[in-house]
Amino acid sequence: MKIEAIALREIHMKLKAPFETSFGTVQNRRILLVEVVADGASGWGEVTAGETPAYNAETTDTAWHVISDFIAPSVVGKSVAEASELPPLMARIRGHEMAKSGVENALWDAAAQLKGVPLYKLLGGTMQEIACGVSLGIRENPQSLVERVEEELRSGYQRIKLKIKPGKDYAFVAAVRKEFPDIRLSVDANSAYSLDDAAHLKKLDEFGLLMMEQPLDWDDIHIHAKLQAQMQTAICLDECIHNTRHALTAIELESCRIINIKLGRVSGHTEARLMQEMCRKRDVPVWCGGMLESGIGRAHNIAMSTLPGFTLPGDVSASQRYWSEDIIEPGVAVTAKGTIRVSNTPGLGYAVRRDRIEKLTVRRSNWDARHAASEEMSTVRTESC
Ligand code: OSB
Ligand code: MG
Repeated sequence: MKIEAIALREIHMKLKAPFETSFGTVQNRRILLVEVVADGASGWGEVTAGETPAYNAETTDTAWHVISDFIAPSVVGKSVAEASELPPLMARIRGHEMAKSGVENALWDAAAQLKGVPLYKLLGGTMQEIACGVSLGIRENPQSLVERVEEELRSGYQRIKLKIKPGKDYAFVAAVRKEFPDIRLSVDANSAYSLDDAAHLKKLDEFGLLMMEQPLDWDDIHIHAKLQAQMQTAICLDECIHNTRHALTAIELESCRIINIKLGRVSGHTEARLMQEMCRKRDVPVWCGGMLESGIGRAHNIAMSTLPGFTLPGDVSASQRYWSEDIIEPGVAVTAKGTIRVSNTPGLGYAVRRDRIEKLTVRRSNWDARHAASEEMSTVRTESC
């Protein structure tokens, strides 16, 4: 496959409701979409960076910079046999996993189309239907949270995850657990606590949670081992894990018993696939996390979730929970039993609504190997606002 062109664009999409985590509230998403043209096929990827560097170090703007100034110039015009050969071409760029993921995943989509197979099959996915959970933002009071949980359960979701932070934790989880004693329930702190809070966090053991996600420092695997040793509840790492080596470190140190895999955070399908395989060999369950994605990122999450290591419900939920109008067609739909049936059409499995994307676009940049201007300049870059 020759990478003939890359188109990068920023689109603005407004979430139906503000989403609050321990690190902030977001409603107006600034999403980067990457379109990679390879051998005439056009594949799409999404950069899942946030608007601020509050979840991890990347932002919409750092990803724009890194793709524009480093990734696109080094990959446009290159040829690879498989999409999994793209990461070595980006290996000299340290970090910036979400920027890399947007480009790599777009190439996977193009590769699947060129082969005439659904992306999930190209990745080695084995499930035709995946289990879905929801992630609920922090609420004003426990009662309004209980009402939200009730709604999501009525829609069929198989697991409820509650965002927590100091002062908005014990009473909220207690209220939900009292109302729904048997549901699969978990919490996500997004690094809001320190080891000094261990006694407080241990109180949550009484609620029989499926897991507690990333309670401590975003970049400290070791410190989670100290907490896990004191807690019954399984710790799940999210922010700390950027590659398979990190996941192995966490498993060997017993820092967690479950791992959340997010395509952006781990730099794309190639690394995600390796990570789930390593975890599976060690009997560590993994699940697919979400980053409030548009339909394009969501379709990639669905494809990844069909791999055999993904044994727990993911934060992969219906388009209509997030957007009044998604950029794929049909929107992602969840069945009454809380599953998504995987599409068997080639590529992403959903049609990309270019017309809607066009209307939402606020800036774009293109690199094209076919119109190379000179020998030194292997690509031509055009930019417009
Ligand atoms: O920690 O999983 C997280 C959203 C933004 C940043 C981090 C996280 C989340 C979510 C939402 O939990 C998951 C989703 O519904 O996409
Ligand atoms: Mg998380």
